[in-house]
Amino acid sequence: MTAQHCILIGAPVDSGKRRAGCLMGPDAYRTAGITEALQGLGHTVEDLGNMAPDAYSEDTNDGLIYARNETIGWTSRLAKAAEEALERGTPIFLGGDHSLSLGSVTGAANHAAKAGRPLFVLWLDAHTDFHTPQTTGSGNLHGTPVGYFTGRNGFEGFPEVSNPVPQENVCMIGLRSVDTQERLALEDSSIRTHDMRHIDENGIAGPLNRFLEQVSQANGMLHVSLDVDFLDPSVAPAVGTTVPGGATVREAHLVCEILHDSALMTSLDLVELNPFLDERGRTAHLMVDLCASALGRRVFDRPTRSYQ
Ligand code: NNH
Ligand code: MN
Ligand code: MN
Ligand code: MN
Repeated sequence: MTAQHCILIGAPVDSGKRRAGCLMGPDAYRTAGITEALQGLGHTVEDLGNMAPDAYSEDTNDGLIYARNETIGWTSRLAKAAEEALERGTPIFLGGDHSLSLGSVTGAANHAAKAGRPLFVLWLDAHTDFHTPQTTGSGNLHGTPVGYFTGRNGFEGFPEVSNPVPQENVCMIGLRSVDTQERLALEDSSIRTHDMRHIDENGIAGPLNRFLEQVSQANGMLHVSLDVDFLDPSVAPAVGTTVPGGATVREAHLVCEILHDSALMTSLDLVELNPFLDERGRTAHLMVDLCASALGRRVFDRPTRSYQ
């Protein structure tokens, strides 16, 4: 296994929805031993600590959209962080809610454009997060990152998306909660969507391997965005938006193990962990274990860990 330089970027973003708690995510991952897990695999780890958003004007929250300006501040800050970290290693964003991916993915796209390579995105989530500020019903911007980084209209006031990720380069796995406005826009797009029924009937490896083949053929960079609610809430309760019928522990590990074997992943988001809702740290530990699988931990070297 090739040793990597892992750059942990604490992104305590809590502006993407109204329920608070994701700001505790980065420290929960540290407490659950993310640095030690990655070092134990032979990687070097640099923890940049927790970022703060760029200066923003205070939000009034009198309209539908919640904490728009704060999210804009995070977007520009995290895009820079992604771009800088990709020069030196493998950035791992410790979220923070999923609105952090407005920044992490657009920053990765800017880096890929400079490197003359296409960027691909693997979206592991119960939700498609394909809204724009014009189509969202909830006003929660954690439901918009895919809309933003693929260059949809309706993000007035947000940093310009200089290098939108082509729809053909986006693959979503784990879907089971899609709003009507998102579904209509997705049906009109070339984004690859795999819902849980598809996984139930065909398994999770097939669609993933087909996507990775495409990334490899194109000599692409690959950003992976892992939302806690990709997992079934019975194994990952620490998330504000639980949706029953999610990925099992083994399905999620298999995705991460295949990702590692592909050697294609160049950046990673761990998002939506709300430690306030966790049970004895089990969700934080599971997310750290999945991150370790994506960076080379194998079934036969797993530390003994009880999730009970
Ligand atoms: N689609 C819903 C919304 O826009 C839910 C989004 N929530 C998420 N996304 N947790 O991953 O509000
Ligand atoms: Mn999400
Ligand atoms: Mn989700
Ligand atoms: Mn790897």
